[in-house]
Amino acid sequence: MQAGRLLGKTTRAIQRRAGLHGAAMAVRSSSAFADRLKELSLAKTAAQWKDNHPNHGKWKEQFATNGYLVIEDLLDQEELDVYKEIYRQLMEGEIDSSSHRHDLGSHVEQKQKGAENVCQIMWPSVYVDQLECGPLHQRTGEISRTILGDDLDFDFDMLIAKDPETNTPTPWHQDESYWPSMPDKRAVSCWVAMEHTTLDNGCMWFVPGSHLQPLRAHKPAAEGAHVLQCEASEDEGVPQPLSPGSCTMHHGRTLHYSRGNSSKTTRRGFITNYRPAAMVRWERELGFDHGKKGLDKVDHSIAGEVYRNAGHTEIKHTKPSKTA
Ligand SMILES: O=C(O)CCC(=O)C(=O)O
Ligand SMILES: [Fe+2]
Repeated sequence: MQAGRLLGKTTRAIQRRAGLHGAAMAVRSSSAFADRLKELSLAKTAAQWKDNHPNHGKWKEQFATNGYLVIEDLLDQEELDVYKEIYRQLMEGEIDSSSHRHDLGSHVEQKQKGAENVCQIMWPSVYVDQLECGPLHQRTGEISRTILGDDLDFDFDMLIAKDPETNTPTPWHQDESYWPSMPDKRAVSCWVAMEHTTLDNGCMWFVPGSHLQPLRAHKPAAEGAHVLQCEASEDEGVPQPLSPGSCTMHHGRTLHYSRGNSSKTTRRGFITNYRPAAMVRWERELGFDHGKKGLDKVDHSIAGEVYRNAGHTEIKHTKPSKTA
């Protein structure tokens, strides 16, 4: 039995019985996942999962050398099905995340009617009870501490999805350019593939060793746009296709990019970010929380310096096409 299907049905049955709709439904629908996520984590702790992973002894060195790392089989099929169902409910608006949803590809004309060019939903863990306790967050946290130090802590999560034939690349960038400049630069993002990622649907590309180089100059990809870009090209980079349930981990300074999705299927990444606990506190004291309170509350004057230099920046909410 497919765990995701089962959850979807259970969730809808709960909603029907309770007669829930709108915002109430959004909150209620997420609680059906909580027990399942806890069950999965109890069945195999993150430490057990790591100890059983054939390559864990090499992670730290590979990450230190290349600035990124590939982890096969972060999730097995049963676990992945739960995240795919959560992802689906968020994308289709069954869980309403509109105050955290926008088009990261809004700097170019809309390619497909009713779909964002690049859909970004910040903070899925705000919407899904116990998401942080599930295997995806627990294991990516474990890997982060293995490669960058025991003091690493969860900072934020997000979804970045490219619908079929939306053909919009994510520009070359280093994540650090989006954030206030922190005294401790250790940071890692984990990009978990919900389905096969390929050159044609927009797999991630990385520039090996770029985390050891200075931060390049970034600017908004168009006037007033939130998405940032710097000078770099595929000639410098390496594509990293992934199988479903596998992930890449990249350093906050590693140059990366993805091509647009020119295929007929979706390309969905579930992303978690970790940095030293002291730096998470430092950000929050500054008032920076990666849009947790809603994207219209983001104060770009305390984000990356590039926004201050660029002046006006706007994040416009988007909604799933069904409800738009
Ligand atoms: O999914 C993408 O295309 C970009 C992801 C990204 O930039 C990131 O995870 O830091
Ligand atoms: Fe990025």
